[in-house]
Amino acid sequence: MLFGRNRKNPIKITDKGVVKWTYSTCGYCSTGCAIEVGTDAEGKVVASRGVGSADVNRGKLCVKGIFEHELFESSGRGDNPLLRESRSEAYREVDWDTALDHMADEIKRIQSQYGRDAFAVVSTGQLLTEEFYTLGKLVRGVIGTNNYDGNTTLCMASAVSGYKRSFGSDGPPGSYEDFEHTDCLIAWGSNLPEQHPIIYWRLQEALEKRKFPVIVVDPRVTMLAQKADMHLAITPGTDVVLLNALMHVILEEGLEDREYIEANTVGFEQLEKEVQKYDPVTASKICGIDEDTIRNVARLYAKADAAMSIWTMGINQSTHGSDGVVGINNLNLITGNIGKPGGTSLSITGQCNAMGTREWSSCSGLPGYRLLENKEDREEVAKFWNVDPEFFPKKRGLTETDIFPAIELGEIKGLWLVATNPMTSMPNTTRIRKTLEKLEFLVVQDSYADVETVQYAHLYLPAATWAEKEGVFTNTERRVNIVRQVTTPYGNTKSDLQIFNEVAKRWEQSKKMKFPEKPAEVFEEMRQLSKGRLVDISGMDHDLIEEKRGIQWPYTEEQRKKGEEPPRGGKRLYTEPGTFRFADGMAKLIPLPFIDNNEVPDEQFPFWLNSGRLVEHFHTRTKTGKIGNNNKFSPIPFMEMNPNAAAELGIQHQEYVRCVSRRGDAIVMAMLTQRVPENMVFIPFHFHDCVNRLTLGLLDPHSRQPAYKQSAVRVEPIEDQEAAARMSMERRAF
Ligand SMILES: Nc1nc2c(c(=O)[nH]1)N[C@H]1C(S)=C(S)[C@@H](COP(=O)(O)OP(=O)(O)OC[C@H]3O[C@@H](n4cnc5c(=O)[nH]c(N)nc54)[C@H](O)[C@@H]3O)O[C@H]1N2
Ligand SMILES: Nc1nc2c(c(=O)[nH]1)N[C@H]1C(S)=C(S)[C@@H](COP(=O)(O)OP(=O)(O)OC[C@H]3O[C@@H](n4cnc5c(=O)[nH]c(N)nc54)[C@H](O)[C@@H]3O)O[C@H]1N2
Ligand code: SF4
Ligand SMILES: [Mo]
Repeated sequence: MLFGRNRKNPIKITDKGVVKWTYSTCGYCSTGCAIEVGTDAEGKVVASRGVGSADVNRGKLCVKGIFEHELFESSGRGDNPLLRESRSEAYREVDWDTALDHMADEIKRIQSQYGRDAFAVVSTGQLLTEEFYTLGKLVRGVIGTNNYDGNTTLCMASAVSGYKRSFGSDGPPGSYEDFEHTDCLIAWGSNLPEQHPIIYWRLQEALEKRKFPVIVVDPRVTMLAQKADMHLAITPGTDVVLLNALMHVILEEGLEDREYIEANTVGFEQLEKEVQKYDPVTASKICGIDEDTIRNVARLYAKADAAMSIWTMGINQSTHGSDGVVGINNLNLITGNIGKPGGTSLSITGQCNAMGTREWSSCSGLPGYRLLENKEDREEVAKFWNVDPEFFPKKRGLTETDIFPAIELGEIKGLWLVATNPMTSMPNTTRIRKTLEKLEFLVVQDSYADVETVQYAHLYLPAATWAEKEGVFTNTERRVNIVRQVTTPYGNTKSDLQIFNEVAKRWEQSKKMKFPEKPAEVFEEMRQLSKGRLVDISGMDHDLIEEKRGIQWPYTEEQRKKGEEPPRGGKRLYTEPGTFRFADGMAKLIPLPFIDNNEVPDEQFPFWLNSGRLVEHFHTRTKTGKIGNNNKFSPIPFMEMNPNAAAELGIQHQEYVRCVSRRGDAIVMAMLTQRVPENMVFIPFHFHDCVNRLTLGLLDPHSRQPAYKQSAVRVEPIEDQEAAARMSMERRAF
């Protein structure tokens, strides 16, 4: 008996009957894991697995990637286009021609009645690059509105702006391989183990081979902070002060790299003058990090042979987001840590193709990091597309966060949302709802019909998603990787590329232009336009990308012709002195005075409200909310709260509470944990009608990105727990 009970039975994994594995790239986060999707004998998609020969993930996947194949058939997928004349009517199913004719008529009506820019387009970081490029061509070259942006303004805008201010161009200069060479790493507002699990695994792998200090700057005890050598629990929104103080110590102690500064930068004197004001004692009073720690970290970083900084939303989503990025770049420039193995300033990007949209969507300019403000750029693209260069605006229009206020003001009358869900993801969603209700025409193009914005739309276009389509994504380390089509588009959906092409046909202008139908043909256009640019992909094509399991840009036609193999990893930018993207080749050192302009806790609203993500969910849960193996970990809205603070308010673990800000309220379950300090609560933003009812979202002046991570709230106990539970459940999207 005993023997029987103790015997270890090997775990048996059910044979899913896979007969074919198709190569693809994960469609959730920007890590860019190569994934193989398995189909059975009937062609049904049944499994996912990591690709062992891919440098990024080396066979691994996280809890999202491993179940990604389940999303194709998940509930709530849209099937047919839905149309209604007004919001008071019920939707009726229509065929694609009726839907797209109506859409084109409405766009034309609004533009002729109120002007071209009265129709706006807001897209995403989750389409394929070929789709971004085509949407850009359609919006800039055919429809001709300048109010065109993406949800990347909620996400990467500060990084883009900071890179441009420091280096003269966007483009993260480092690689995951830098972990293998660095002697000191600071992670700023980035929680890799949950948000980029496989990048974290690459970091762990490097640490197992060779120990180096890992320093985490985050007001919350994140999973990464728990694993770090030092955790700097910074006062929210004050990273710039800490950065200035680190530079103060470095310059005071003569630890800077003079040779590098002279060969590569301008503006040192102004920077030096500004950072003189941030001695560690003064700084510690603002940023909450004690004097000794500031000195120790400054010395560690500056004395390391190679030091690197990574950052994510803790820096970008702040009223000092762009300055935070410039501050990190300043720190790396004065210590000579750009463009060398293990010495870099690496923005960890967010969505699977946040980079693709930056490079090719024309949201903030023209394809291939070209600028609307630059005459040659306008002319070059106009000639390539066969449009009149005068048709292009001469400067960038409104960002997403300025488009919504312009709707409120009545300047914008029509909106096309492509793969983004602002009713859950924008700050202050009550205001967003009222804003959407003001539109004369709203069209939502999404893979799911049950997405919140559809309730406020006139037209819904059902889109195919991820590996129902084919094309490329660019990941955090500038690696272009391919999504191969694994299965046919769900129901009567069309790929976003098909939709854009069909819309284009409804304008005369498109007749003299090319709108290729095949993704590989679209890639060919991008390839040609990339020649000689920073983002040179002219040596790549779809097949080579798959063969190499992703290729980092730049990889040029000349390199390919010479037989030069694309590197497996470790490709960097700015490796040669004086090769920054300003006319003089020099990077800029920019002084950063700190102005404290956030909503901060006070007597009425005594807690900082922090928000962010969980490993098992992606964004507004349109996908992971429907996949049992992801949703089961956190199916309901909750709030992390410190037990001492809860005790003071008489709140028990797992009791429902009301969280109130100046904007609104949300009902959440209190989870008591030491992860947050006594004066802070943390609410994941994955749930509808939850944290973004509370957030203020003040904008960064350079990037227009909202400060999602700094608002003030109070917490109220609720007597009727059953009613609260019901309300909380009702407010769940699904
Ligand atoms: N599982 C999962 N992974 C994802 C996503 C997802 O939804 N789910 N989304 C993807 C996307 S689009 C993005 S942008 C990334 C985001 O990835 P991350 O930025 O790593 O994730 P967040 O949880 O938003 O925020 C990171 C940290 O910022 C900290 N923070 C708050 N205020 C401050 C501050 O003032 N200073 C500093 N230094 N830190 C602060 C928070 O406490 C939080 O721990 O994740 C990507 N990966
Ligand atoms: N409070 C708070 N709010 C935040 C953040 C935070 O940290 N805190 N983070 C911000 C950040 S960094 C980001 S990136 C945003 C994300 O915010 P959103 O972009 O609004 O969130 P998603 O849920 O990713 O929305 C993408 C939509 O695209 C749909 N979709 C997926 N694939 C396809 C496709 O192939 N085609 C089409 N047409 N549709 C598709 C999905 O169903 C989904 O509805 O949220 C921001 N909001
Ligand atoms: S780490 Fe990101 S890219 Fe990799 S499997 Fe997970 S969600 Fe997908
Ligand atoms: Mo993001």
